[in-house]
Amino acid sequence: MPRPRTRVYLITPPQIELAEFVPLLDKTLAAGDVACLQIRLKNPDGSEQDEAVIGAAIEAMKPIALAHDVALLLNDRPDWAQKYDCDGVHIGQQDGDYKQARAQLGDDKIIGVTCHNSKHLAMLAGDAGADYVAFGAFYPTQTKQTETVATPELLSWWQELMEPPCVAIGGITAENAAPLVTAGADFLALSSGVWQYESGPEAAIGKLNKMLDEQFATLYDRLNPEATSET
Ligand code: TZP
Ligand code: MG
Repeated sequence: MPRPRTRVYLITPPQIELAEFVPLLDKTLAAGDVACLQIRLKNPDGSEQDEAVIGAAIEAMKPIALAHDVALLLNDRPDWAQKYDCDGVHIGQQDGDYKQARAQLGDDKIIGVTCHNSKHLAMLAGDAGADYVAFGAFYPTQTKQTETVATPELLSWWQELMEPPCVAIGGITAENAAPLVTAGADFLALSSGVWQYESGPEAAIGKLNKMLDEQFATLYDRLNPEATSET
């Protein structure tokens, strides 16, 4: 069985003007398939935003995500994800224990775990029950100070051997993502590659989905040549 088509995992810009961002988000999610939206808001120095800011962002984005059938995840904070009833949370290695997050959120919520470029961390997260593991950074990025570099082989290794989906993150754009898709990424996580895309976020989502359709058409042809060969 070929794996399901890779999908887009959208991350908010680190700083937003909520009133301006909400209609832009609505248009962006209408532009093509997006699996989930991670709310990741930071102060310019990288520190955490206040609960009031995060809570307001969740309340404003939740109906939009719902309208587009996009899962809403919160970065860093399982407690706030639970309090504001998000669909799940994304935790880093510094954001507390997976088991604690699961106990807080229950079995029905999504919990994803950052695993940098580590097979070991990913196996621990997968064994513990994480709904996805995230690897990165695949490309240079200005959005976050990253200390690890991940390579596409890691995605192939995970895809071949493990069950939970893997997310590729870090500096991804519609133009550089194809090798990650071929290698085995189940999701492509992007922030600047969408919000700072030259021709705008809607165009970025359109381009990404077109690329994913093309990559998967090729992938299926390769796996099942008889289905498409002329008789
Ligand atoms: N973790 C590793 S890279 C990154 C995070 C949150 C930033 C992703 O943003 P961008 O702009 O797509 O590189
Ligand atoms: Mg974090």
